[in-house]
Amino acid sequence: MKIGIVCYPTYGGSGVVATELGKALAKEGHQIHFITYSQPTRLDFFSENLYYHEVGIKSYPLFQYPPYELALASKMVDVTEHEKLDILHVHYAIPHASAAYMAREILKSKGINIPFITTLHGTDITLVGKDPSYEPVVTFSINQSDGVTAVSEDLKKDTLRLFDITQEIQVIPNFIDLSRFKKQKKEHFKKAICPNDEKLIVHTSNFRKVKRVEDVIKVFCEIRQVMPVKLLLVGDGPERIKMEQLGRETCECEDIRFLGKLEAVEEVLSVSDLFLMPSEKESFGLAALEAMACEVPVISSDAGGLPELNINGQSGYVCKVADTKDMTQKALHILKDENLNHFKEGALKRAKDFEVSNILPMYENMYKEVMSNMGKGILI
Ligand code: GMT
Repeated sequence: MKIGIVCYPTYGGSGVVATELGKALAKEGHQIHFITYSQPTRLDFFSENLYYHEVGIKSYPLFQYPPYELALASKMVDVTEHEKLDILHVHYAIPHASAAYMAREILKSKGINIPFITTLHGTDITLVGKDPSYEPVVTFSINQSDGVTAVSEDLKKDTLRLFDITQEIQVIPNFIDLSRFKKQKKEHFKKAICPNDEKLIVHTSNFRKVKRVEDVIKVFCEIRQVMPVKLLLVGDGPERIKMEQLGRETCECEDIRFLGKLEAVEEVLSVSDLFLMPSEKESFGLAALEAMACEVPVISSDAGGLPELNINGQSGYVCKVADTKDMTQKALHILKDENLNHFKEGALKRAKDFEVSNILPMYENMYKEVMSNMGKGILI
């Protein structure tokens, strides 16, 4: 199949899932055309089946807000016509689903029929999408999609609760490539960070308010009262400066390190003993899955789809949002030498359920179904 993938090309979870999906589909022999405003961060190698088309935005003094959605729709029309795409798959509803709707209708007027699938990732529904400034367009473009997927049962439930949805939503969870995300031998790195055999706690995120990074710091400082630990914070975002300040105020700042955005996050995960994800909203929790694949147990909140991923007592523990006392108790339990290996094994076992080879066929089947509903033949 020739598939056009539209996503945010940045470090966010939806862009990572879209890019990894495109890479995995290309390995299966599909031709993948990424249509984005800059090179997706995870699109870091050459393959004969991978193409990248940049959306250029013409600026004009009249435009206080450059019309990105129009430029994107025009690019989708152009790439579909010239590359003879079979299907478009857009990730994150805003503004990708409405741009895809526009592109599909323009192409129809030219005698080209192409279906589009919308994958809902989380904040496009739970935070931004439900805002009255976007809601009518989000509802319309979800209902106009030829196929809709959500990354967890919880996100599907929220979508049906918050919007007037007439379209079927299929749950297809996030996935992981276990050949990349696996525990690597990095003892020298562990020794450098934890010279006195301290346990290593890690958090990775985009440092937005919904991630509740302040709870990561609170829990870490509580654990540190009881046992020697270090904390690594990976990623960057609007809350980072505030969190650096909080770290200094709350406990020894030399035990907390902010690493910024990292390409090879699996190297840090490989030496970590515990991953903290206390989010207020989290439709799936891809970062936690990446940690689990590297044999790192997870303490998460019970927000969104996290209880569907993190199995209480097996891959870690699930606590109520903001219950930092419970998170601390559970963390101390996991970090005991006699318990740690049990949870590390449990984390890996759970991650294996989301191996890319289990999830990829779900998307491929959906493409086939949507195309045959439109009367299009299947080409591979
Ligand atoms: O806030 C983020 O983590 C980024 C955000 C995105 O849309 O780029 O991630 C969402 O999509 C990921 C991939 O499907 C999910 O694993 C994350 O849980 C989800 N984030 C939230 O719901 C807050």
